[in-house]
Amino acid sequence: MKILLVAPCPKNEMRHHTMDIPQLTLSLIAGMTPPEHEVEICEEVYGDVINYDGHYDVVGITIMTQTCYRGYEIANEFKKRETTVVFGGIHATCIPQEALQYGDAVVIGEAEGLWEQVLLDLKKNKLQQYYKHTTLPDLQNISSPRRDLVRCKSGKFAVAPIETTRGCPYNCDFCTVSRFFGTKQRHKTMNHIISEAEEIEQHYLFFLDDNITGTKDFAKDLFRNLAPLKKHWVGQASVNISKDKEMMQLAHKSGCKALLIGFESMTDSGLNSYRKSLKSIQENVDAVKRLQDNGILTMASLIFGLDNDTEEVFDAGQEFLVKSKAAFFQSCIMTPYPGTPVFDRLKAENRILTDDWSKYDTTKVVIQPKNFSPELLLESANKLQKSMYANSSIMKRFWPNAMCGFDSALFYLSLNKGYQTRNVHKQQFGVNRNEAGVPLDFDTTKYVMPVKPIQPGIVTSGPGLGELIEELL
Ligand code: B12
Ligand code: SF4
Repeated sequence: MKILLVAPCPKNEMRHHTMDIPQLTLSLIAGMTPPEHEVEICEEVYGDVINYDGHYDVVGITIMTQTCYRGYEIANEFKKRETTVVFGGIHATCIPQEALQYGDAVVIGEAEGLWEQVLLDLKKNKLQQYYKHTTLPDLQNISSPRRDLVRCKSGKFAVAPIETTRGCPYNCDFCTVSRFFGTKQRHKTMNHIISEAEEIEQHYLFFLDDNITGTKDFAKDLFRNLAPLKKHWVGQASVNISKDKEMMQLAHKSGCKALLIGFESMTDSGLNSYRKSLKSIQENVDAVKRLQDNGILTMASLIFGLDNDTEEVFDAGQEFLVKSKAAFFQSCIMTPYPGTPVFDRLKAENRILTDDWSKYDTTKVVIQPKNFSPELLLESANKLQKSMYANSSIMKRFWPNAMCGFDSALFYLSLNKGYQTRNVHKQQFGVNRNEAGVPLDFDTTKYVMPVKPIQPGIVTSGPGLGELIEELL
Protein backbone atom coordinates (compact mmCIF):
# COMPACT_ATOMS: atom_id res chain seq x y z
CA MET A 1 0.00 0.00 0.00
CA LYS A 2 1.03 3.59 -0.50
CA ILE A 3 0.83 5.51 2.76
CA LEU A 4 1.06 9.22 3.54
CA LEU A 5 1.64 10.41 7.12
CA VAL A 6 0.87 14.05 7.80
CA ALA A 7 1.60 16.47 10.65
CA PRO A 8 -0.73 19.41 9.92
CA CYS A 9 0.11 23.01 10.70
CA PRO A 10 -2.45 25.83 10.77
CA LYS A 11 -1.73 28.20 7.89
CA ASN A 12 -1.18 31.27 10.08
CA GLU A 13 1.43 29.61 12.29
CA MET A 14 4.85 31.16 12.03
CA ARG A 15 7.71 28.78 11.56
CA HIS A 16 10.34 29.00 14.28
CA HIS A 17 13.59 29.29 12.34
CA THR A 18 16.01 29.16 15.24
CA MET A 19 15.64 25.51 16.01
CA ASP A 20 14.01 23.08 13.60
CA ILE A 21 12.92 19.87 15.29
CA PRO A 22 11.12 17.32 13.14
CA GLN A 23 8.35 15.38 14.88
CA LEU A 24 9.32 11.93 16.04
CA THR A 25 5.71 10.77 15.78
CA LEU A 26 5.55 10.31 12.01
CA SER A 27 8.92 8.60 11.67
CA LEU A 28 7.95 6.26 14.55
CA ILE A 29 4.71 5.28 12.80
CA ALA A 30 6.68 4.78 9.58
CA GLY A 31 9.09 2.61 11.58
CA MET A 32 6.29 0.32 12.76
CA THR A 33 4.89 0.00 9.22
CA PRO A 34 5.77 -3.40 7.66
CA PRO A 35 8.42 -2.96 4.92
CA GLU A 36 6.09 -4.13 2.13
CA HIS A 37 4.36 -0.72 2.29
CA GLU A 38 5.65 2.51 0.80
CA VAL A 39 5.58 5.45 3.25
CA GLU A 40 5.90 9.21 2.76
CA ILE A 41 6.05 11.82 5.52
CA CYS A 42 4.73 15.37 5.29
CA GLU A 43 5.37 18.01 7.96
CA GLU A 44 3.50 21.15 7.00
CA VAL A 45 5.33 23.32 9.51
CA TYR A 46 8.54 22.88 7.50
CA GLY A 47 6.93 23.72 4.19
CA ASP A 48 6.19 20.19 2.95
CA VAL A 49 3.31 20.35 0.48
CA ILE A 50 0.64 17.67 0.49
CA ASN A 51 0.15 15.92 -2.82
CA TYR A 52 -3.61 15.38 -2.73
CA ASP A 53 -3.47 13.50 -6.00
CA GLY A 54 -0.71 11.12 -4.91
CA HIS A 55 -3.07 8.09 -5.06
CA TYR A 56 -2.42 7.02 -1.49
CA ASP A 57 -4.23 3.97 -0.14
CA VAL A 58 -4.32 5.47 3.31
CA VAL A 59 -3.48 8.80 4.89
CA GLY A 60 -2.57 8.96 8.58
CA ILE A 61 -2.96 12.36 10.26
CA THR A 62 -1.61 13.24 13.69
CA ILE A 63 -3.55 15.93 15.57
CA MET A 64 -3.03 18.07 18.64
CA THR A 65 -5.91 20.29 19.78
CA GLN A 66 -4.41 23.36 18.17
CA THR A 67 -3.80 21.63 14.83
CA CYS A 68 -7.00 19.59 14.57
CA TYR A 69 -8.95 21.90 12.21
CA ARG A 70 -6.10 21.91 9.74
CA GLY A 71 -6.03 18.11 10.10
CA TYR A 72 -9.78 17.96 9.41
CA GLU A 73 -9.40 20.19 6.32
CA ILE A 74 -6.71 17.88 4.97
CA ALA A 75 -8.92 14.87 5.68
CA ASN A 76 -11.78 16.54 3.81
CA GLU A 77 -9.58 16.95 0.71
CA PHE A 78 -8.66 13.28 0.82
CA LYS A 79 -12.24 12.18 1.50
CA LYS A 80 -13.30 14.07 -1.66
CA ARG A 81 -10.90 11.70 -3.46
CA GLU A 82 -12.26 8.71 -1.53
CA THR A 83 -8.95 8.04 0.18
CA THR A 84 -9.03 6.29 3.57
CA VAL A 85 -8.09 8.62 6.43
CA VAL A 86 -6.92 7.49 9.87
CA PHE A 87 -6.46 9.92 12.76
CA GLY A 88 -4.20 9.58 15.78
CA GLY A 89 -2.48 11.74 18.37
CA ILE A 90 -3.39 13.43 21.62
CA HIS A 91 -6.50 15.30 20.41
CA ALA A 92 -7.90 12.37 18.46
CA THR A 93 -7.42 10.27 21.59
CA CYS A 94 -9.19 12.77 23.82
CA ILE A 95 -12.17 13.19 21.47
CA PRO A 96 -12.17 10.21 19.08
CA GLN A 97 -15.83 10.78 18.24
CA GLU A 98 -15.01 14.20 16.88
CA ALA A 99 -12.12 13.04 14.69
CA LEU A 100 -14.18 10.16 13.32
CA GLN A 101 -16.55 12.64 11.67
CA TYR A 102 -13.74 13.60 9.29
CA GLY A 103 -11.98 10.27 8.83
CA ASP A 104 -12.56 6.55 8.64
CA ALA A 105 -10.80 5.37 11.78
CA VAL A 106 -9.18 6.70 14.94
CA VAL A 107 -6.21 5.18 16.74
CA ILE A 108 -6.73 5.94 20.42
CA GLY A 109 -3.51 6.28 22.40
CA GLU A 110 -0.11 4.94 21.39
CA ALA A 111 0.13 3.49 17.90
CA GLU A 112 2.44 0.54 18.67
CA GLY A 113 0.56 -2.68 17.84
CA LEU A 114 -2.54 -0.79 16.65
CA TRP A 115 -1.21 0.80 13.45
CA GLU A 116 -0.07 -2.63 12.24
CA GLN A 117 -3.63 -3.88 12.89
CA VAL A 118 -5.11 -0.93 10.96
CA LEU A 119 -3.01 -1.89 7.93
CA LEU A 120 -3.97 -5.57 8.18
CA ASP A 121 -7.67 -4.67 8.48
CA LEU A 122 -7.40 -2.29 5.53
CA LYS A 123 -5.94 -5.03 3.40
CA LYS A 124 -8.89 -7.27 4.29
CA ASN A 125 -11.28 -4.36 3.73
CA LYS A 126 -12.38 -4.63 7.35
CA LEU A 127 -11.31 -1.31 8.81
CA GLN A 128 -12.82 -0.65 12.26
CA GLN A 129 -13.76 2.80 13.52
CA TYR A 130 -11.76 2.77 16.74
CA TYR A 131 -8.50 1.06 17.65
CA LYS A 132 -7.36 1.07 21.24
CA HIS A 133 -5.16 -0.88 23.63
CA THR A 134 -6.25 -2.76 26.69
CA THR A 135 -2.84 -2.15 28.30
CA LEU A 136 -0.25 0.48 27.54
CA PRO A 137 2.43 -0.83 25.13
CA ASP A 138 5.73 -2.12 26.45
CA LEU A 139 8.59 0.05 25.21
CA GLN A 140 11.18 -2.69 25.59
CA ASN A 141 10.52 -4.01 22.07
CA ILE A 142 9.54 -0.80 20.34
CA SER A 143 10.59 -0.36 16.71
CA SER A 144 13.02 2.38 15.69
CA PRO A 145 11.87 5.51 13.86
CA ARG A 146 12.47 5.83 10.09
CA ARG A 147 14.67 8.93 10.28
CA ASP A 148 15.63 8.46 6.62
CA LEU A 149 12.14 9.73 5.64
CA VAL A 150 12.44 13.00 7.55
CA ARG A 151 13.24 15.94 5.31
CA CYS A 152 13.69 18.73 7.86
CA LYS A 153 17.31 18.50 8.93
CA SER A 154 18.29 22.15 8.76
CA GLY A 155 18.12 25.19 11.03
CA LYS A 156 20.88 26.99 12.85
CA PHE A 157 20.82 24.15 15.31
CA ALA A 158 19.85 20.93 13.58
CA VAL A 159 18.14 18.94 16.30
CA ALA A 160 16.98 15.33 16.25
CA PRO A 161 14.13 14.23 18.51
CA ILE A 162 14.54 11.07 20.58
CA GLU A 163 12.52 9.54 23.41
CA THR A 164 13.61 7.26 26.24
CA THR A 165 10.46 7.05 28.37
CA ARG A 166 6.72 7.64 28.29
CA GLY A 167 4.40 8.47 31.18
CA CYS A 168 4.40 11.01 33.98
CA PRO A 169 3.56 10.32 37.64
CA TYR A 170 2.46 13.88 38.50
CA ASN A 171 -0.93 13.78 36.82
CA CYS A 172 -1.45 17.57 36.93
CA ASP A 173 -5.10 18.53 36.51
CA PHE A 174 -4.50 20.73 33.45
CA CYS A 175 -2.31 18.31 31.53
CA THR A 176 -3.14 15.48 29.16
CA VAL A 177 0.15 13.60 29.46
CA SER A 178 -0.51 11.27 32.43
CA ARG A 179 -3.98 10.49 31.11
CA PHE A 180 -2.55 9.64 27.71
CA PHE A 181 0.73 7.88 28.52
CA GLY A 182 -0.13 6.71 32.05
CA THR A 183 1.24 7.62 35.46
CA LYS A 184 4.02 5.00 35.50
CA GLN A 185 7.15 5.78 33.51
CA ARG A 186 7.89 3.12 30.91
CA HIS A 187 11.40 2.89 29.46
CA LYS A 188 13.03 1.84 26.23
CA THR A 189 16.04 -0.43 26.75
CA MET A 190 19.38 1.31 27.30
CA ASN A 191 20.86 -0.53 24.31
CA HIS A 192 18.06 0.67 22.08
CA ILE A 193 18.41 4.29 23.21
CA ILE A 194 22.18 4.41 22.88
CA SER A 195 22.32 2.73 19.48
CA GLU A 196 19.55 5.06 18.24
CA ALA A 197 21.48 8.09 19.54
CA GLU A 198 24.66 6.80 17.90
CA GLU A 199 22.96 6.46 14.53
CA ILE A 200 21.53 10.00 14.58
CA GLU A 201 23.60 12.19 12.28
CA GLN A 202 22.74 15.47 14.03
CA HIS A 203 24.95 16.68 16.82
CA TYR A 204 22.05 18.04 18.91
CA LEU A 205 19.43 15.77 20.45
CA PHE A 206 16.07 16.79 21.89
CA PHE A 207 14.81 14.32 24.48
CA LEU A 208 11.02 14.42 24.21
CA ASP A 209 10.48 12.79 27.62
CA ASP A 210 8.26 14.87 29.89
CA ASN A 211 10.70 14.30 32.72
CA ILE A 212 14.02 12.81 31.68
CA THR A 213 15.08 12.37 35.33
CA GLY A 214 11.75 10.80 36.38
CA THR A 215 13.42 7.52 37.35
CA LYS A 216 16.69 8.52 39.00
CA ASP A 217 18.77 5.37 38.50
CA PHE A 218 17.67 5.02 34.90
CA ALA A 219 18.50 8.67 34.18
CA LYS A 220 21.96 8.42 35.76
CA ASP A 221 22.70 5.27 33.81
CA LEU A 222 21.47 6.95 30.63
CA PHE A 223 23.74 9.96 31.17
CA ARG A 224 26.77 7.72 31.84
CA ASN A 225 26.11 5.82 28.60
CA LEU A 226 25.46 8.96 26.61
CA ALA A 227 28.67 10.77 27.59
CA PRO A 228 31.04 8.85 25.25
CA LEU A 229 28.88 9.83 22.22
CA LYS A 230 29.88 13.49 22.73
CA LYS A 231 26.48 14.76 21.59
CA HIS A 232 24.82 17.90 22.93
CA TRP A 233 21.27 17.69 24.12
CA VAL A 234 18.28 19.55 25.55
CA GLY A 235 15.31 18.07 27.37
CA GLN A 236 12.67 18.50 30.05
CA ALA A 237 13.08 17.70 33.73
CA SER A 238 11.42 18.24 37.06
CA VAL A 239 12.90 20.96 39.26
CA ASN A 240 13.99 18.16 41.61
CA ILE A 241 17.10 17.62 39.48
CA SER A 242 18.50 20.78 41.11
CA LYS A 243 18.60 18.98 44.46
CA ASP A 244 20.78 16.15 43.14
CA LYS A 245 24.37 17.26 42.54
CA GLU A 246 25.45 13.94 41.04
CA MET A 247 22.51 13.99 38.58
CA MET A 248 23.35 17.53 37.42
CA GLN A 249 27.02 16.65 36.97
CA LEU A 250 26.22 13.47 35.04
CA ALA A 251 23.72 15.32 32.85
CA HIS A 252 26.25 18.04 32.09
CA LYS A 253 29.01 15.53 31.28
CA SER A 254 26.63 13.70 28.96
CA GLY A 255 26.16 16.88 26.91
CA CYS A 256 23.08 18.48 28.50
CA LYS A 257 22.99 22.14 27.49
CA ALA A 258 19.53 23.20 28.67
CA LEU A 259 16.49 21.86 30.48
CA LEU A 260 12.90 23.01 30.24
CA ILE A 261 11.58 23.08 33.79
CA GLY A 262 7.93 23.61 34.62
CA PHE A 263 7.95 25.87 37.68
CA GLU A 264 4.31 26.40 36.77
CA SER A 265 3.42 28.80 39.58
CA MET A 266 5.33 31.06 41.94
CA THR A 267 2.73 31.25 44.68
CA ASP A 268 2.52 28.66 47.44
CA SER A 269 -1.19 28.05 46.89
CA GLY A 270 -0.72 27.60 43.14
CA LEU A 271 2.07 25.14 43.73
CA ASN A 272 0.16 23.12 46.27
CA SER A 273 -2.81 22.64 44.03
CA TYR A 274 -0.65 21.40 41.19
CA ARG A 275 1.65 19.22 43.28
CA LYS A 276 4.99 20.80 42.50
CA SER A 277 7.70 20.44 45.06
CA LEU A 278 9.53 23.74 45.50
CA LYS A 279 7.68 26.35 47.47
CA SER A 280 9.18 29.80 47.47
CA ILE A 281 10.52 32.19 44.86
CA GLN A 282 13.94 32.03 46.52
CA GLU A 283 14.00 28.23 46.35
CA ASN A 284 13.21 28.41 42.64
CA VAL A 285 15.88 31.07 42.10
CA ASP A 286 18.41 28.86 43.89
CA ALA A 287 17.40 25.91 41.72
CA VAL A 288 18.16 27.85 38.51
CA LYS A 289 21.47 29.03 39.93
CA ARG A 290 22.52 25.51 40.93
CA LEU A 291 21.79 24.35 37.39
CA GLN A 292 23.82 27.27 35.97
CA ASP A 293 26.69 26.39 38.35
CA ASN A 294 26.62 22.92 36.85
CA GLY A 295 26.70 24.16 33.27
CA ILE A 296 23.00 23.73 32.49
CA LEU A 297 20.76 26.54 31.16
CA THR A 298 17.16 26.74 32.34
CA MET A 299 14.12 27.32 30.17
CA ALA A 300 11.66 28.34 32.91
CA SER A 301 8.06 27.54 32.10
CA LEU A 302 5.38 29.36 34.12
CA ILE A 303 1.61 28.94 33.87
CA PHE A 304 -0.67 31.92 34.46
CA GLY A 305 -4.42 31.82 35.03
CA LEU A 306 -4.63 29.03 37.61
CA ASP A 307 -7.55 29.33 40.00
CA ASN A 308 -5.29 30.25 42.91
CA ASP A 309 -3.60 33.01 40.93
CA THR A 310 -4.22 36.59 42.00
CA GLU A 311 -2.79 39.65 40.25
CA GLU A 312 0.38 39.24 42.35
CA VAL A 313 1.50 36.17 40.39
CA PHE A 314 2.83 38.31 37.59
CA ASP A 315 5.05 40.29 39.97
CA ALA A 316 6.18 37.03 41.56
CA GLY A 317 7.03 35.66 38.12
CA GLN A 318 8.94 38.82 37.28
CA GLU A 319 10.86 38.67 40.55
CA PHE A 320 11.80 35.04 39.95
CA LEU A 321 12.99 35.70 36.40
CA VAL A 322 14.99 38.80 37.30
CA LYS A 323 16.65 37.21 40.32
CA SER A 324 17.36 33.84 38.76
CA LYS A 325 18.52 35.17 35.39
CA ALA A 326 16.99 32.05 33.81
CA ALA A 327 18.27 31.64 30.25
CA PHE A 328 14.84 31.30 28.63
CA PHE A 329 11.23 31.78 29.65
CA GLN A 330 8.06 30.19 28.37
CA SER A 331 4.89 31.90 29.51
CA CYS A 332 1.95 29.53 29.26
CA ILE A 333 -1.59 30.76 29.57
CA MET A 334 -3.79 28.22 31.35
CA THR A 335 -5.59 26.31 28.61
CA PRO A 336 -8.27 23.73 29.40
CA TYR A 337 -7.38 20.83 27.12
CA PRO A 338 -10.19 18.38 26.43
CA GLY A 339 -9.86 15.19 28.41
CA THR A 340 -8.48 16.94 31.50
CA PRO A 341 -10.27 17.53 34.84
CA VAL A 342 -9.68 21.27 34.39
CA PHE A 343 -11.63 21.21 31.12
CA ASP A 344 -14.59 19.48 32.77
CA ARG A 345 -14.52 21.83 35.75
CA LEU A 346 -14.25 25.09 33.79
CA LYS A 347 -16.89 23.91 31.34
CA ALA A 348 -19.28 23.12 34.19
CA GLU A 349 -18.59 26.56 35.69
CA ASN A 350 -19.22 28.27 32.31
CA ARG A 351 -15.71 29.71 32.38
CA ILE A 352 -14.61 28.57 28.92
CA LEU A 353 -14.90 31.46 26.48
CA THR A 354 -14.52 29.74 23.13
CA ASP A 355 -14.88 26.29 21.63
CA ASP A 356 -12.56 27.18 18.75
CA TRP A 357 -9.82 24.56 19.24
CA SER A 358 -7.40 26.43 17.00
CA LYS A 359 -7.01 28.98 19.80
CA TYR A 360 -5.95 26.34 22.35
CA ASP A 361 -2.21 26.79 22.15
CA THR A 362 -1.32 28.32 25.56
CA THR A 363 -0.44 31.72 24.06
CA LYS A 364 -4.07 32.84 23.80
CA VAL A 365 -6.70 33.36 26.48
CA VAL A 366 -9.69 31.03 26.19
CA ILE A 367 -10.90 31.07 29.83
CA GLN A 368 -12.37 33.39 32.42
CA PRO A 369 -9.78 33.34 35.22
CA LYS A 370 -11.13 33.18 38.77
CA ASN A 371 -9.51 36.28 40.28
CA PHE A 372 -8.98 38.74 37.42
CA SER A 373 -10.17 39.50 33.93
CA PRO A 374 -9.13 37.57 30.79
CA GLU A 375 -7.73 40.85 29.42
CA LEU A 376 -5.49 41.32 32.44
CA LEU A 377 -4.26 37.74 32.09
CA LEU A 378 -3.31 38.30 28.47
CA GLU A 379 -1.72 41.72 29.00
CA SER A 380 0.27 40.70 32.06
CA ALA A 381 1.56 37.43 30.55
CA ASN A 382 2.53 39.25 27.36
CA LYS A 383 4.19 42.07 29.29
CA LEU A 384 6.31 39.58 31.20
CA GLN A 385 7.29 37.77 28.04
CA LYS A 386 8.13 41.07 26.36
CA SER A 387 10.25 42.32 29.24
CA MET A 388 12.13 39.01 29.43
CA TYR A 389 13.06 39.17 25.75
CA ALA A 390 13.88 42.89 25.66
CA ASN A 391 17.48 43.55 24.62
CA SER A 392 18.33 44.96 28.06
CA SER A 393 17.10 41.79 29.77
CA ILE A 394 18.91 39.53 27.29
CA MET A 395 22.14 41.40 28.10
CA LYS A 396 21.58 41.34 31.87
CA ARG A 397 21.06 37.58 31.84
CA PHE A 398 23.91 36.91 29.45
CA TRP A 399 26.94 36.41 31.70
CA PRO A 400 25.76 33.79 34.19
CA ASN A 401 24.47 31.75 31.24
CA ALA A 402 27.46 32.39 29.00
CA MET A 403 29.69 31.08 31.81
CA CYS A 404 28.27 27.64 30.96
CA GLY A 405 30.51 27.57 27.87
CA PHE A 406 30.96 28.97 24.37
CA ASP A 407 28.26 26.73 22.86
CA SER A 408 25.86 27.72 25.61
CA ALA A 409 26.52 31.43 25.01
CA LEU A 410 25.76 31.00 21.32
CA PHE A 411 22.68 28.93 22.06
CA TYR A 412 21.56 31.53 24.63
CA LEU A 413 21.79 34.39 22.17
CA SER A 414 20.20 32.59 19.22
CA LEU A 415 17.23 31.31 21.16
CA ASN A 416 16.64 34.59 23.00
CA LYS A 417 16.69 36.49 19.72
CA GLY A 418 14.39 33.85 18.18
CA TYR A 419 11.91 34.28 21.04
CA GLN A 420 12.15 38.04 20.74
CA THR A 421 11.09 37.85 17.08
CA ARG A 422 8.30 35.37 17.80
CA ASN A 423 7.06 37.59 20.59
CA VAL A 424 6.24 40.41 18.22
CA HIS A 425 3.94 38.00 16.40
CA LYS A 426 2.35 36.71 19.59
CA GLN A 427 1.44 40.05 21.14
CA GLN A 428 -1.23 40.54 18.48
CA PHE A 429 -3.58 37.89 19.80
CA GLY A 430 -6.48 38.99 21.98
CA VAL A 431 -8.87 37.26 24.27
CA ASN A 432 -10.80 34.66 22.32
CA ARG A 433 -14.54 34.36 22.68
CA ASN A 434 -17.17 32.69 20.55
CA GLU A 435 -18.83 35.24 18.32
CA ALA A 436 -22.12 36.63 19.62
CA GLY A 437 -24.90 34.13 19.02
CA VAL A 438 -22.54 31.21 18.36
CA PRO A 439 -23.26 28.59 21.02
CA LEU A 440 -20.43 27.10 23.08
CA ASP A 441 -21.24 23.52 22.14
CA PHE A 442 -17.80 22.19 21.12
CA ASP A 443 -19.29 21.09 17.84
CA THR A 444 -16.40 21.39 15.40
CA THR A 445 -18.63 21.12 12.37
CA LYS A 446 -19.35 24.84 12.65
CA TYR A 447 -15.62 25.49 12.10
CA VAL A 448 -14.87 22.75 9.55
CA MET A 449 -17.79 21.05 7.85
CA PRO A 450 -17.01 17.38 7.22
CA VAL A 451 -17.20 16.10 3.66
CA LYS A 452 -18.33 12.75 5.06
CA PRO A 453 -22.03 12.74 5.94
CA ILE A 454 -22.38 13.45 9.67
CA GLN A 455 -23.31 10.25 11.44
CA PRO A 456 -26.24 10.52 13.82
CA GLY A 457 -25.31 9.69 17.39
CA ILE A 458 -21.76 10.94 17.19
CA VAL A 459 -21.46 13.46 20.01
CA THR A 460 -18.66 15.94 20.14
CA SER A 461 -19.18 17.33 23.60
CA GLY A 462 -20.63 16.53 26.98
CA PRO A 463 -20.23 13.45 29.07
CA GLY A 464 -18.65 11.29 26.36
CA LEU A 465 -15.53 13.41 26.37
CA GLY A 466 -12.41 11.50 27.35
CA GLU A 467 -14.35 8.41 28.41
CA LEU A 468 -12.40 6.08 26.18
CA ILE A 469 -9.06 7.06 27.73
CA GLU A 470 -10.43 6.83 31.26
CA GLU A 471 -11.41 3.26 30.50
CA LEU A 472 -7.95 2.40 29.24
CA LEU A 473 -6.10 3.85 32.23
C1 B12 B 1 8.22 17.70 22.41
C2 B12 B 1 6.92 18.45 22.53
C3 B12 B 1 6.83 19.68 21.91
C4 B12 B 1 7.92 20.22 21.00
C5 B12 B 1 7.68 19.59 19.62
C6 B12 B 1 8.96 19.37 18.90
C7 B12 B 1 8.76 18.33 17.81
N1 B12 B 1 8.79 18.78 16.60
O1 B12 B 1 8.54 17.20 18.11
C8 B12 B 1 7.64 21.73 21.05
C9 B12 B 1 8.38 22.33 22.22
C10 B12 B 1 7.96 22.51 19.79
C11 B12 B 1 6.14 21.71 21.40
C12 B12 B 1 5.31 22.73 21.09
C13 B12 B 1 3.98 22.74 21.46
N2 B12 B 1 3.36 21.87 22.26
CO1 B12 B 1 4.14 20.20 22.78
N3 B12 B 1 4.75 18.59 23.44
C14 B12 B 1 5.85 17.92 23.28
C15 B12 B 1 5.83 16.60 24.08
C16 B12 B 1 6.62 16.80 25.36
C17 B12 B 1 6.33 15.38 23.33
C18 B12 B 1 5.67 15.15 21.97
C19 B12 B 1 6.15 13.86 21.37
O2 B12 B 1 6.83 13.86 20.38
N4 B12 B 1 5.83 12.72 22.03
C20 B12 B 1 6.26 11.41 21.59
C21 B12 B 1 5.35 10.91 20.46
C22 B12 B 1 5.83 9.58 19.97
O3 B12 B 1 4.05 10.78 21.00
P1 B12 B 1 2.75 11.18 20.14
O4 B12 B 1 3.01 12.32 19.28
O5 B12 B 1 1.63 11.29 21.09
O6 B12 B 1 2.53 9.94 19.19
C23 B12 B 1 2.10 8.65 19.60
C24 B12 B 1 0.57 8.49 19.66
O7 B12 B 1 -0.11 9.70 19.94
C25 B12 B 1 0.17 7.94 18.32
N5 B12 B 1 -0.11 8.86 17.23
C26 B12 B 1 0.16 10.17 17.12
N6 B12 B 1 -0.21 10.61 15.93
C27 B12 B 1 -0.69 9.59 15.22
C28 B12 B 1 -1.20 9.53 13.93
C29 B12 B 1 -1.65 8.31 13.43
C30 B12 B 1 -2.15 8.22 12.07
C31 B12 B 1 -1.59 7.16 14.26
C32 B12 B 1 -2.05 5.87 13.76
C33 B12 B 1 -1.09 7.23 15.56
C34 B12 B 1 -0.64 8.44 16.03
O8 B12 B 1 1.30 7.16 17.97
C35 B12 B 1 2.51 7.73 18.49
C36 B12 B 1 3.37 6.58 18.95
O9 B12 B 1 2.75 5.80 19.93
C37 B12 B 1 4.29 16.46 24.35
C38 B12 B 1 3.94 15.70 25.58
C39 B12 B 1 3.99 14.20 25.29
N7 B12 B 1 4.51 13.47 26.21
O10 B12 B 1 3.61 13.73 24.23
C40 B12 B 1 3.84 17.90 24.36
C41 B12 B 1 2.41 18.23 23.89
C42 B12 B 1 2.09 17.40 22.68
N8 B12 B 1 2.50 19.64 23.51
C43 B12 B 1 1.46 20.30 23.83
C44 B12 B 1 1.28 21.68 23.51
C45 B12 B 1 0.07 22.33 24.10
C46 B12 B 1 2.18 22.36 22.69
C47 B12 B 1 2.02 23.80 22.18
C48 B12 B 1 0.64 24.12 21.64
C49 B12 B 1 2.31 24.82 23.23
C50 B12 B 1 3.33 24.56 24.23
N9 B12 B 1 3.26 25.27 25.32
O11 B12 B 1 4.24 23.77 24.12
C51 B12 B 1 3.09 23.88 21.06
C52 B12 B 1 2.46 23.62 19.67
C53 B12 B 1 3.38 22.98 18.67
C54 B12 B 1 2.67 22.60 17.38
N10 B12 B 1 3.15 21.61 16.71
O12 B12 B 1 1.72 23.15 16.96
C55 B12 B 1 0.43 19.45 24.52
C56 B12 B 1 -0.72 19.11 23.58
C57 B12 B 1 -2.07 19.07 24.26
C58 B12 B 1 -3.15 18.92 23.25
N11 B12 B 1 -4.27 18.40 23.70
O13 B12 B 1 -3.07 19.30 22.13
C59 B12 B 1 1.28 18.24 24.99
C60 B12 B 1 0.55 16.92 25.08
C61 B12 B 1 1.89 18.63 26.35
C62 B12 B 1 0.94 18.79 27.50
N12 B12 B 1 1.53 19.01 28.64
O14 B12 B 1 -0.25 18.72 27.46
N13 B12 B 1 5.80 20.55 21.98
S1 SF4 C 1 2.40 19.20 33.48
FE1 SF4 C 1 4.36 18.15 33.37
S2 SF4 C 1 4.52 17.23 35.44
FE2 SF4 C 1 2.35 17.72 35.17
S3 SF4 C 1 1.43 15.79 34.31
FE3 SF4 C 1 2.00 17.15 32.59
S4 SF4 C 1 4.00 16.38 31.97
FE4 SF4 C 1 3.65 15.65 34.06
